[in-house]
Amino acid sequence: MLAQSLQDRINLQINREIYSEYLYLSMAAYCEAQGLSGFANFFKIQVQEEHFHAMRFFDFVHERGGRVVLDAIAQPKVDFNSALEVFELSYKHEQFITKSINELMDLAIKENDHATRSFLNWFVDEQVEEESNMDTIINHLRLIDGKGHGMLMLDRELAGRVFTPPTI
Ligand code: OFO
Repeated sequence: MLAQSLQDRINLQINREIYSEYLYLSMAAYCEAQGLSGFANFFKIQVQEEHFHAMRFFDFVHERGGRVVLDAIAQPKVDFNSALEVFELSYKHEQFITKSINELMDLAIKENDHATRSFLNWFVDEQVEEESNMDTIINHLRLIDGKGHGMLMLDRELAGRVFTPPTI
């Protein structure tokens, strides 16, 4: 059985993961509107990843005999100045999510809940990849510096991203 404090905190995390899903969908919409369908594909795949994260928490709460309580999802930002800004904000957002997962881990340690700690280890590792993905693309975008040819090449590369459900 989950402690009430952990259940409440995981419910908050579910909200944050679904917000991430919504934010990246908004970024995908912006990229589509800019004619960058490969960039949009990158974010549509990210949407699926975030949904997967949210559902892992959702299922975990039930497996532990808890109750999922859903809250409202805030409206994400809809307008951006450039693809670079989109990725800089994504990177910032992933740093926020990493901090959120770490706080959740701190609470699981405080509650001496070994099952939750073990479950959260996957997310701790996953956040390293989440931050690194965004950071790599930011570096590429800075090198390209908005030049048409480079943008088209990166757009083509990002068009190839596919969603592979992680094996846990
Ligand atoms: Fe769920 O990791 Fe991104 O936000």
